[in-house]
Amino acid sequence: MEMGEVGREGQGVNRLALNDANKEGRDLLISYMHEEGLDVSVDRIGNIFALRKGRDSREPPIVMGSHMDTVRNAGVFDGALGVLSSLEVIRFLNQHDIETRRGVAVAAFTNEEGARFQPDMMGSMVFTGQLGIEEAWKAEDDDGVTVKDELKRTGYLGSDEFHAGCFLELHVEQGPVLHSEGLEVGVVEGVQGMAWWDGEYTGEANHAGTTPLNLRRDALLAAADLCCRLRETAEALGHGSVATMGRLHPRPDIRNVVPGGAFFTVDFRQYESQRYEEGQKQVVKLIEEIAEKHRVSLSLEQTVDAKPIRFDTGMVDLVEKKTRELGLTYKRMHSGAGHDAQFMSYICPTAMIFVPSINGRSHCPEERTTKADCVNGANILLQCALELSEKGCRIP
Ligand code: HGY
Ligand code: MN
Ligand code: MN
Repeated sequence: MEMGEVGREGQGVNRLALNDANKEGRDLLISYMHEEGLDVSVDRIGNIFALRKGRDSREPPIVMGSHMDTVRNAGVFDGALGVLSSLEVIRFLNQHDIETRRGVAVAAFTNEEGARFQPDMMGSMVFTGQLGIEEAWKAEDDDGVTVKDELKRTGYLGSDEFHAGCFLELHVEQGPVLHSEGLEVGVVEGVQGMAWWDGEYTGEANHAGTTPLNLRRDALLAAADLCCRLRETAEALGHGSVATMGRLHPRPDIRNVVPGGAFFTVDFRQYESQRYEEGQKQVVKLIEEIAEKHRVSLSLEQTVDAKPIRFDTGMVDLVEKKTRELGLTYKRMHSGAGHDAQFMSYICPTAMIFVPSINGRSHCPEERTTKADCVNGANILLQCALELSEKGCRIP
């Protein structure tokens, strides 16, 4: 709740990646980490790692965490819950003088949301070698400010290296499944694929009173058509496919001018690999067909292609076992949102734990999870970390 006040703007929170409030939140996080006597390091993309050493320093640590950036007008749980509950696990170990064999660490990844700089999950992509550091540094926000400039300005352009043995991320579900089914925990088996595009239709700006309908090349009309047809495409693809136009900016944005330009974004998601690839092809075909139909030109750039992933079965089974031992109700499920864990799964055994989002609300100020559910999630993290730190990250 203290972290949730950092970046507060009215009802919501604004800690967009690498803005002043995000810096303030990171500084506060690091002060908590120092209070626990942890070794804090920052890498080249600004990811923060805090290590509590184990008896055996040859083995890479058990890493838990998530992200500290938010979307605009956000709630307080998305990301922060995973980071702060991981720190709570370490506090518990400290308070009870529990020595672990392997080290235990907290990670806070940079720019998970992608609400300011694309791609999202930038910190974990760079950390896992899925995105080059130079490319990440060059990413610009809407005002042309780069990630590297903001890392420097906020004091988070580090140079440390860090290694992870395995990764666990506690997160709010951000969807309605657990709340509506009255379950306490989601044992997450995988994450659906997510593709993002930035597009621009260019037609011809002209007078709204004098230009007959049949002579118009209305870029906004094309984008609006696309918005409706995307929904039909997702419905036709089925199997849980979703497609969203989240941004749409007409140019010149004047009431009596036929819009000559329209910038738009498309977000497409699907859990099964083949359907994900097929869906991407259909979305691109649709965007192109609509340009032709409305006689507008198109520029299109894909900014994200995060493939569907399945988590390590040993790790998922461990989360399930600990959930059951704690007497909590649960279901195995996959994630509809993207998470840093999906990239961590490329380099080490990884799993996620979901706790319910009340009414399934997230990415909005109404995002809520009960304290009891947060405690349940942290207890599962603790139990998993204790077992992993003794037995190792490769669970047969
Ligand atoms: O899923 C999302 O849109 C977010 O970037 N994690
Ligand atoms: Mn998140
Ligand atoms: Mn989010």
